[in-house]
Amino acid sequence: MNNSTLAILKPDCVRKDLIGQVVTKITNTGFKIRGIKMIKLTKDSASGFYEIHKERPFFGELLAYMTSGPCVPIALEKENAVEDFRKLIGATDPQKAEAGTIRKLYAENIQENIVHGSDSDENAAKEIAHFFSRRELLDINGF
Ligand code: FUP
Repeated sequence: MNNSTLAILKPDCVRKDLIGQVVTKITNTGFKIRGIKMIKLTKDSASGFYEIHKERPFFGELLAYMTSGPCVPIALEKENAVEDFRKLIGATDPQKAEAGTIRKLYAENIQENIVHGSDSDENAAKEIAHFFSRRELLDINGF
């Protein structure tokens, strides 16, 4: 499957009232929303999600930031979703991100970088399942 990816509009995106602008950029690029919700991550949930980074020096700060306020996970569908979404958001460090990308436009720094995007089809499936049950993933025809 190469048509799904998970986005998270991170707490800085929500705090800066950028949900609408970022969602508009996403849908204008041809992504369809299959699931969307606003939640506040618990420490357990955030640490499960970022398990892969648990030995990294920034892990504690990353958890503190990701649990600092509500965020908006979005399950997205598009052909070539993972790669196209990562192109749309730009490099992890906004200073290195290309002009016109979401992180270049809106992000402060490498940690408060507005948005998450899955980095592989395998991780996309796992990450979507982290936030959405099958019943919560819809298309325009309903369940
Ligand atoms: P990305 O796939 O672009 O989200 O980036 P990574 O998976 O490498 O990193 C995940 C998150 O860890 C980033 F979004 C922010 C945080 N991070 C830091 O805070 N400092 C770093 O040096 C690298 C990543």
